[in-house]
Amino acid sequence: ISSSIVGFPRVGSDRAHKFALEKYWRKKITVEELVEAGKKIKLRNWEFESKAGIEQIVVGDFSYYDHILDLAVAFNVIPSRFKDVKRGDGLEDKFEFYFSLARGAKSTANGNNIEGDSIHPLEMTKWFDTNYHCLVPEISKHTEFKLTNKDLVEEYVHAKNQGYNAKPVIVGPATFIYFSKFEDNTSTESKWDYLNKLIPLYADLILELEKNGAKMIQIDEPILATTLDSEVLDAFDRAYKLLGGLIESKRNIGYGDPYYKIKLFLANYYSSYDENFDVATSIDIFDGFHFDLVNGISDIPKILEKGFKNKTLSLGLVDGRNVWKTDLKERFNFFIKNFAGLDPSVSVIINSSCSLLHLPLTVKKEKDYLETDLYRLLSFASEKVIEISQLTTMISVYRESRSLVAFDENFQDSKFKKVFICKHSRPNPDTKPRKTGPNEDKFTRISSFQGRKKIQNEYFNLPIYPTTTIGSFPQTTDIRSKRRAYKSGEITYEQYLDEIKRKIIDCIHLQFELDLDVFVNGEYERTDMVEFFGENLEGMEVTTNGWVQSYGSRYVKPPIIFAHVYRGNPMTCELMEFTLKTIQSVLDSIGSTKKKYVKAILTGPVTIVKWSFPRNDIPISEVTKQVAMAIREEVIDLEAIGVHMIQVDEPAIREGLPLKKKDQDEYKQWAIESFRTATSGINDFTQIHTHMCYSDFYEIIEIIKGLDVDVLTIESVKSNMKFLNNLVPGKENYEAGIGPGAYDVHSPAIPSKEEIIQRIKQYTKYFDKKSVWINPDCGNKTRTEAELKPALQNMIAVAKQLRIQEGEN
Ligand code: THG
Ligand code: ZN
Repeated sequence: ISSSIVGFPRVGSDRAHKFALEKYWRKKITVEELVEAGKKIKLRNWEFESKAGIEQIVVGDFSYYDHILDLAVAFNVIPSRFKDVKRGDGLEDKFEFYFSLARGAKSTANGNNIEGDSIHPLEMTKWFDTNYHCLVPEISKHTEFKLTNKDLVEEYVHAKNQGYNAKPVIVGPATFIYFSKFEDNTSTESKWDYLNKLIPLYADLILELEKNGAKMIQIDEPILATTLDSEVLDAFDRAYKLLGGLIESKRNIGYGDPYYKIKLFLANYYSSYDENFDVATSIDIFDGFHFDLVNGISDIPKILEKGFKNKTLSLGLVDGRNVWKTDLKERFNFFIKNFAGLDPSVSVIINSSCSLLHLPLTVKKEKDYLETDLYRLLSFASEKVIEISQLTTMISVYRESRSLVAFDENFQDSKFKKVFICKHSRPNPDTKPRKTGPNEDKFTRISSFQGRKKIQNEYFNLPIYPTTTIGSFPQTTDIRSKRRAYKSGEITYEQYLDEIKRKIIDCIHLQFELDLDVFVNGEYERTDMVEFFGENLEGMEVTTNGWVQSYGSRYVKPPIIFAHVYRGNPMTCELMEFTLKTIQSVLDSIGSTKKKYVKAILTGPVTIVKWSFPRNDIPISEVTKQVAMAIREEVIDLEAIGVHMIQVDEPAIREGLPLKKKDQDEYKQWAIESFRTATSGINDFTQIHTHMCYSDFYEIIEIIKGLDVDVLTIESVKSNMKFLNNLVPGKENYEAGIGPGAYDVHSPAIPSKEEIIQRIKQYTKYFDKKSVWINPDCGNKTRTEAELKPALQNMIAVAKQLRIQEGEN
């Protein structure tokens, strides 16, 4: 019996990864220093895993930016628009080219250094149902698949030379294709037709590892956790059979190691293999299989039936997705109950359920900040590694001597968890909100959409093409430094609040000057849309150093949901009242009797839970419904103080969709129910907006319709309005207000009026012009103030111009 992990975080101590990257991009450190920083993180990880007692430590889990990008570069899957970007052999050229794929480049066509158009980077996409994003490789007919580096082999040799028993990991060819895109209108091919082109490259890498002494390689194919078309599953099967044949024939002509055959392990995680089980586990080139035994327990009967004689089973017993300390006794009993009867020929590896990439590095960094009782219950990536080692000891000692090794502290802590949750929950966690609003119905607003629309049109009397923003305004360095000063105790809460209020006043003045129709307050008090609610809701706690990679150098700090979630005090009302007052005083000062509406911004229940670490003793649907009640109270209070437009953002509603099709209906139901719980307690005149940052709306069109919002704003510009095809009138007719995004806020470029007009004209082909709102396609938080103003000026000028053209002012 041995132990391993699927993968470890890249963040490094004190977010070394992020800071090294950003310093390199700002030219504050050299490429050699960047590489050194990366090496240091890898070495520390290996040393840590090894000292913790993990037998096979992992190489290949680190990446300077993203592991899918690493493969795209290694396999030469480079879009043709990068053909003129220098791709030299030197270290600096290598990294510059690599980062240009992730961050875009300036075109230097014809080899001159004349700046041409900028070359846009690879798209980003969600990595399964996590908050990690990988880049999207682009395959075309012209892609010349070849191995351009052997970084994985070098890394393996490096670890081996340090004396480690290292297990290289690589994402498999099918998952690579799954995340790639192939767009070619002139051919009937699909991207899956390119799967076999990758196989020779994998064969070469594998044999090179074998030649250099690697005993095994873990090939990650988490697409097996999703529902696959039979065509894809067939392609998967054929590709691996081809790989087996190719490895054999290359060995026969002298590649690899003549004496030792490297073992191939197939790893699937995030969910069960389920209907992909038979195909995957029948591919005989695999010597071992990894199972997620936290989120994929439905595979157990199949595992036992199959038996896996003479194979290796990697059992993912320790939860790699959540922050709760592992109950070692429970996991031990689980192992005994299910796997005590395994054939003696089966080798067992005790493992994490999935890569630990989605966990913060170590809970030790929270010791001085978290309540002792909560601290005691948590375990981040480093602690999970130790738990895997302990669990392995428990199981192997039991196998040898039938005696149980005691990890007393862990046993005590696990018992304590129940007591802790009870202590922190509301005495009477009933399902009724503590605050009831004008509408007591839990899931349904008083009138249907058409009825509300009439009331709201009269109430707000907005012009056609109303203009607004998504909610956040630039988070300048002064506001960030004030927040840090407040958190470290240098300034008082009142001083911090004064600073926020000053920003709100400026923000309101700016919006008057721009002449926006619907105002926002800029969200200056929030670091992150989820962290803010984590700080303010009861039953949730935020960490101080719990960073988890979102993409590249960007990290988030997911809050921890540890008990019944409820609202203690109003969270956004004080600043919204201040905002209303500020607006009124401006109106008074100019003697205007017009009304100006302000839209409050809240984060929706599904997103709050999805981007947190939820408790795991009750279903996630229950946790979400509790959060929904808390948000409902906030919505009711906001209406009561006079805020009659409320945007409840749900950008994570798409990624919450379960990986397995058969589980999706149930999710849709409770996700919709939760959102409607949050937004139904109010009068008809109050307008509910929502915002989502997705392109692939087709999959969630039912959810979108189910939310029953008055206005939907979506991020569509970057995805070339792909979703419009799915909303064609008569087909998927969408009748609520819609703001598909007048320009891309993620680009620093100022959008021209012409390009904005073109987009709006596109939208009005699909939607009634009376339903179209004009807004940027996402929040303005990451823009500078200098970029924001001219962009919004152009956007508003377009709205006014269109109103004149349409004869409605
Ligand atoms: N919040 C949370 N999750 C998210 C997003 C978010 N997931 C999806 C998407 N947005 C990911 N995008 C980002 C964008 C920016 C940052 C993180 C994720 C970011 N992070 C800061 C950093 O790494 O420097 C740290 C946080 C801060 O200081 O605000 O900028 O918006 N939960
Ligand atoms: Zn957005």
